[in-house]
Amino acid sequence: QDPEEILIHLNEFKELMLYYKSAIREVRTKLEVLNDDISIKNQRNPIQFVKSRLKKPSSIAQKLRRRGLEISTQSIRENLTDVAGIRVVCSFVDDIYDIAEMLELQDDIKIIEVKDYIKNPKPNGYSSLHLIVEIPIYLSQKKECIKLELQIRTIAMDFWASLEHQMKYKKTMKEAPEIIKELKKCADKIYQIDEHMLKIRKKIEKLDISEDNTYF
Ligand code: 0O2
Repeated sequence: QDPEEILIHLNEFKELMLYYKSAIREVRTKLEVLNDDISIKNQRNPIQFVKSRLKKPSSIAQKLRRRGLEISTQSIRENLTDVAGIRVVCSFVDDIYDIAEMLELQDDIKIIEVKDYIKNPKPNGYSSLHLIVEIPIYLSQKKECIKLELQIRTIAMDFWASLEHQMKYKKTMKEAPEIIKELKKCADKIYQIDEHMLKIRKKIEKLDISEDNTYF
C-alpha cells in the first residue's frame, strides 16, 4: 500500500477513536449527574462505580476479520457497536432498570438495542442489562452520532462476570463441564442474593417511613 494512503487511514482511525473516547466521556458525565441527583433524593448511591474501555485496535481488526468484514473506519462504524464500552455497576437490581430508563428519557440519547440478560440470563449464568446507545458528540466543525455499548449490572453480577471472564482464559478450564455447572450454580445463588438484598432494602425503607411518621 502507498505510504501516503496508510497515513490517511491511520489519521482516519485516530479521529474515529477520538469520537469514541468523547462519547465515553459524555455518557460518564451523564451517569455521574444521575448518580448525584438520585443520591440526594434517595440518600443512597444507585451506582457503585463505572468502568469504561476502548476496544484495542487488534481486537477491532480480529472481530471484523472473524465476521468476514472489511477492515476500515467505515466498516468499524457500520458494523461494530462495542468499540466504546461502559460498564455501570449498581447496588441493586431495580437501580439497573432505573438508570436505563433515565438514560432512555434523555433527549440526546437514542437506544438502538436492548439485551436483557437479567430477565433472560445466558445459559452459562451470565447476567447483565446491555444497551446499545447512540449519542451526538459536538466537534469543532461538526456533530457526529456515535454508538456505544453500556453494560449495567449489580455488584454481585459483576463479581461473577469478572471472575468467569478471568477463568475463561485459562485453557484447561475452558470446556470442563463440571466447572461450567459450578459457575452456573454460583450465578443462580447470586441471582437469589440480589433478590434477597433488594427485599431487605425495601423492608428498611418501609421502617424508615414509619419511623418518620412518628414525628408527625
Ligand atoms: P470484552 O473483553 O468484555 O469486550 P458480540 O460482542 O456482538 O460479538 P454478542 O454475544 O452479541 O457478541 O454480544 P453481547 O451478548 O452483548 O456480549 C458482549 C459482551 O458482554 C462481552 O464482550 C462481555 O463483556 C460480556 N459478556 C457476554 N457474555 C458473557 C459471558 O458469558 N461472560 C462474561 N464474563 N462476559 C460476557 P466481549 O467482546 O466478549 O469481551
